[in-house]
Amino acid sequence: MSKGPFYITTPIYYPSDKLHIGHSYCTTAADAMARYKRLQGYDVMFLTGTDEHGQKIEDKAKEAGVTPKQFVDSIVEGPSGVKALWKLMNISNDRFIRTTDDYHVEAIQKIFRKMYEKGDIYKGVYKGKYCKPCESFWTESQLVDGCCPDCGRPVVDAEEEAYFFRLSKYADRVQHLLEDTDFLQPRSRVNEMVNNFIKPGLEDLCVSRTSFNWGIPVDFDPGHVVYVWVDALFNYVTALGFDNDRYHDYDKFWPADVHFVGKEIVRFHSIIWPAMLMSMELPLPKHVFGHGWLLIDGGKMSKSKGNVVDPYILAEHYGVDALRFFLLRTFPFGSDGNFSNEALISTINTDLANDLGNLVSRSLSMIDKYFGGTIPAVRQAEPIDEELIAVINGARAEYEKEMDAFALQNGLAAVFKVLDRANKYIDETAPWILGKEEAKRDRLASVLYNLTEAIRVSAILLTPFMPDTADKILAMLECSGCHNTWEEAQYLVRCEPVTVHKGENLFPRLDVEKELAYLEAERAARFGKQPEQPAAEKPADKQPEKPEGVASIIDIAEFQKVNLRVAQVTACEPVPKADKLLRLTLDDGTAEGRQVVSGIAPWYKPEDLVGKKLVIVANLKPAKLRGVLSQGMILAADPGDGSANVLFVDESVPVGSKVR
Ligand code: ME8
Repeated sequence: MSKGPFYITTPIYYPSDKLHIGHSYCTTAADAMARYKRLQGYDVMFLTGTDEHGQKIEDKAKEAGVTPKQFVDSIVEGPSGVKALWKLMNISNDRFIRTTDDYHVEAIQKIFRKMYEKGDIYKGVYKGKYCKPCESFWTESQLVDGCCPDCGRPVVDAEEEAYFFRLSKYADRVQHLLEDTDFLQPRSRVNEMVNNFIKPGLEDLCVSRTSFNWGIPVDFDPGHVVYVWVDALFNYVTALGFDNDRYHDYDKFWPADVHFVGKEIVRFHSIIWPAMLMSMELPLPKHVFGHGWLLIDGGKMSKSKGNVVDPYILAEHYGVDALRFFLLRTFPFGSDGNFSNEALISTINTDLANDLGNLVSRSLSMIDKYFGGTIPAVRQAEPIDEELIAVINGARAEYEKEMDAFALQNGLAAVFKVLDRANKYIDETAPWILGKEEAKRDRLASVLYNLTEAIRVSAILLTPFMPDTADKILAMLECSGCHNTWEEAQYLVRCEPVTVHKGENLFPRLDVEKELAYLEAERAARFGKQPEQPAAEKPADKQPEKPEGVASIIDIAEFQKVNLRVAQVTACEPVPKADKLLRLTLDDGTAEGRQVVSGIAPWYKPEDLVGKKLVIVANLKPAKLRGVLSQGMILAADPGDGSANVLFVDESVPVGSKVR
């Protein structure tokens, strides 16, 4: 029987054929939530889709010499587009919306008109700043160093006749929603929204454009197209049939239980979206959850940096379940997480090969060995069993509490408590010793049965995270009359023989060095050689360490090739659009001086460096970093945590001094 409706959404993605593992993160998490709710018996609607309008798409289509619709079609439906990626990741969405779908277009026109007729949308002149890549308007005061506060890229001046949405009218109600309810999660995101956006004064939002065409036309004022974020946000209701006849699920599923979104689009979902729903007098979604980003070496992944992680390489090699599991087990969903191949391999080895795979294969092998695959129907309880059974029976409630709070990582931790306890139980009960004595056969059967129960319950709870693996495990524990439902995720006393079918090894242990080499070779084959990093960024690169005193030995002649000099910082400033980089102007004792770009911005402010003396590699081949010339590098120590500690030199040492 259904426990009622549950509606979950992901953001709708910009059509791109450059999708990376970060893009899979939110959808994998939403998929696990959707499967969890289905397992519990809810009637789930899981929506995802693509956000296909806007100037960026129009520009790209022009570059490609095709119409915008041809452009988005080729990407959305293409072999490396969004739909293909969701197929790869085994995403079980119930619906897929494209904002170019007719029913959505028609509904957005009606919605826009309703807000206009209500007086919440009015005509004015837009003057301000616009970030094309983010399709976002900004006021001067919101810019960071003159650039878009979200992506750090330059903005352009924009001035045109436009429609505005009276966002200011809803400021108090939205502030109350954020501060006094659990609408926005995790709670840590509330202050940022209130302090950075609401308290400085919410300005009315520009909601139409006239300078390009690729958008939904405002039907009562041709020449205007609806601002892409208005078009995009309402997908969550149009996909249910709001203001259109394509679907008829609005009454059943709205308001949504949760929108999962990345942290950079929380502003749209927690301020603009509720305000527009208030204007439309529609119920508000119950929750918006702003998850963190997957980072590489603390920074964003991007194709231009050559550091994107390709989900296809990983899924093909390790299996999609291992990849899904890694994403949700390793990083707390609300925070940023640093992706690394080392962490992936270590999670597979520790959690999947050791804790899960080994438990299954040891238990089933012993059932095969001692009972020919069928555990006889004798159940002999001893006090030592109680602790295991208590952990098995406690798992579901703990898992439920965590999953309902969108703490997916902790949900998995509840399952791993069972697996850990079961592994310990094997050591405590030592079935291989019981197996030596005929008189202990009943006890042996009971111990092995208890293990199958620990595995069965864990597999049920793992289903949302690793659907195929969980199915495989449950098939190994064939069990007539048991349905492996949510209700049966409890220790069951079954007084009948239990037959198992030992299958393949679920997760063979990986050789770390071999795997790292393989992944790097694959990455290089698809994306080219790793780009040269700024020299001072090296501490942050987790370069595999060379065994000390072996590969790292050089002779004195080699060392002498390096020209190390003392230089003084005369000026220093951040490099625009590069979070990590500083440009240092140096007096190196030569008439011309030089400039060096260094990846030390996370640890030093420009004013900390001006006037200081430090050591530079003076004969390093010049390189351009983010378009800025760097003539050498500065030396910094890495204590092992990836940070940079610049080697400062005493005041009294003259600039230009040789370091040897
Ligand atoms: O923002 N780690 O679309 P989008 C985690 N169309 N999440 C990441 C990520 C990373 N490294 N990189 C991207 C849009 N994402 C709009 C949404 S909704 C009405 C409109 C996430 O394709 C990002 O945070 O740029 C966002 O939630 C999602 O991918 C889609 O990003």
